[in-house]
Amino acid sequence: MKRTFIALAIVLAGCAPSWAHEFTVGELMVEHPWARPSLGASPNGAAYLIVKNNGKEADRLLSVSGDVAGRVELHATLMDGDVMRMRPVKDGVEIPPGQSVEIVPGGLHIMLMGLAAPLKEGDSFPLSLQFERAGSVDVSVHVETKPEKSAPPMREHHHE
Ligand SMILES: [Cu+2]
Repeated sequence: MKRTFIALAIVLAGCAPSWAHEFTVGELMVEHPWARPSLGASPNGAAYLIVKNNGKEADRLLSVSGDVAGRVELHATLMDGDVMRMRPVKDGVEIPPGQSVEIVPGGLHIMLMGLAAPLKEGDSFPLSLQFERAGSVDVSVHVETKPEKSAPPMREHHHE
């Protein structure tokens, strides 16, 4: 916890105004990690963020970890007829050079399975992202209700 805090302070002091909520590792920039507040007693949640690759070579988000939940997995959302299903992303998510990959509602998400405690608006929690080339970076995830114009409403979905 303390280590994450120090790392965050260094990142903020080094390159970004405090409101920006960005984290850099190597040539990658992780923008605005956030998660929705828990609905009732739901044991699961999802986190979202954008990864921008300012480098000249592709990188890959291999995995995400954290104490916020019993299990943290990268998931993809797929439509199976009318039913939204999700499945773990096995080989990680490629971040092409010069491009951004959006992990946003309705598509890729960071699944938080078995939350240690419900996520409350205004809270934040640490997650550690592991990249193939850039290495790992700790980010702080804000819990907030974010109006997403393009996102479909959250629906019940099923694990395979
Ligand atoms: Cu999921």
